[in-house]
Amino acid sequence: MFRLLMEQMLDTIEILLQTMCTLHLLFRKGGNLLFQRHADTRSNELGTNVHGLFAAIIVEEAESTWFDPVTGEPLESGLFADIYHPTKPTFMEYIVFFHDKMEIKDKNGETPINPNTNLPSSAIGVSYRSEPMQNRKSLDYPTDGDEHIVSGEDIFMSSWLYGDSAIELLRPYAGDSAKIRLINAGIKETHVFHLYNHQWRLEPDDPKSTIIDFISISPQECYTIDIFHGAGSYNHMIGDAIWYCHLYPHFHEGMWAYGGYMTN
Ligand SMILES: [Cu+2]
Repeated sequence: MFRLLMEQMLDTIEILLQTMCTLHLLFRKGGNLLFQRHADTRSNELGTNVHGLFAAIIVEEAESTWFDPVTGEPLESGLFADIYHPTKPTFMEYIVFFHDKMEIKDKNGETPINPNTNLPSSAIGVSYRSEPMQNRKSLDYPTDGDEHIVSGEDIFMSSWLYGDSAIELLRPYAGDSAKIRLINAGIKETHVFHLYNHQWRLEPDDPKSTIIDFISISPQECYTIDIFHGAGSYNHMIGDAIWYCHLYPHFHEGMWAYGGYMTN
């Protein structure tokens, strides 16, 4: 039984397509529903998908309510929410959209060439943002002949040196229940989501389901990642745990961020 009439639903989708935001609605059974503009399904720059215009309806359990994790105020839409239910555990929710690869140009209007592959460089987005590694590698930092000083991933992924990833960060406290709604909004490429130091079941509601710590997600697929033992996992790790697309060219082209875990 839906809490929304179909006319209201269509109005809501129209508004979402205009604003490209996300929204939490209330249905009898939970789920993640992706929708997008499919005017031109070509997967290159001539198509419509790579330029965006997609969103999702995240369907929560009946009687759920949701609030802004920072202000505590009631919330209508957004990537982050605290989800409350009268009889079930509260959890933090984080929505992640994966994009397809986008062409990029340098300041001269030319397509830059990746020096490692000799192929055209590109960028891949996560929720309309991207953090390509070339933005974090200093071009004039003295290497003293040791390239690793500026190219090692332990350096150029450092928030201390280069700031946080442009992709919005999950910021729970250690032990907080957390679910990631993972959505591949692209139409061309499969991605591999991997979150360090955490595990979850492939089927969140099946206690016999396989335990995993990464998942391949094809175009148009959606998954719920219900993290075991909450943020920080069983050992209540504090600090930063990286997550990214495990296809390394994608990782390099911007698909990564941190889940930041703090003490209570
Ligand atoms: Cu990928």
